[in-house]
Amino acid sequence: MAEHETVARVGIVCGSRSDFPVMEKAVELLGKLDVPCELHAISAHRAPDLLFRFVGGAEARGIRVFIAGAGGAAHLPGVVAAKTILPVIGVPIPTQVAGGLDSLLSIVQMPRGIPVATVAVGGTENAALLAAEILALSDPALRGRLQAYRDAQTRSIEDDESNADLRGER
Ligand code: RP5
Repeated sequence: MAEHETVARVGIVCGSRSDFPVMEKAVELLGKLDVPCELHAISAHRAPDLLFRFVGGAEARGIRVFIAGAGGAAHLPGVVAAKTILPVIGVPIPTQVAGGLDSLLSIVQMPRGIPVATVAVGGTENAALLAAEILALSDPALRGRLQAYRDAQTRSIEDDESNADLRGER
């Protein structure tokens, strides 16, 4: 990807503005990885026509993977997946029902034929990383940034004070 390219590659959509605090973590992490993205609040049941317009035009605008988050009877990721052949990653939003078990089951239990790759409840960062890994299949520079992210993550654990006595064993 060109260094200054700003065309969004990841389309992030969620069912409500109330989901933004969870979904914005994906925007933040993708920003760190220099992956352009866009975030929309479009309810699948309150604004289905707008959602179809968003999904229908996304690939032509440069989107290559979707992250879709929803809570409760969380049909949004499945509806997005029904309207595109691009990969869709579902993020179950935490709710008052067993911490978001309703969202998780609604998203992960997609019937045969239309897949949604589901992360943990509130697992927005993993959704962003998975989206970046998908894009990195055809973007060697992004692959390098992902590897550097992994390496830094490992180093921060190795460097933790609680592991000081293990450092000599590296
Ligand atoms: C879902 O219903 C949204 O994804 C959100 O998690 C939940 C509640 O939406 P609001 O009532 O806050 O708009 O559609």
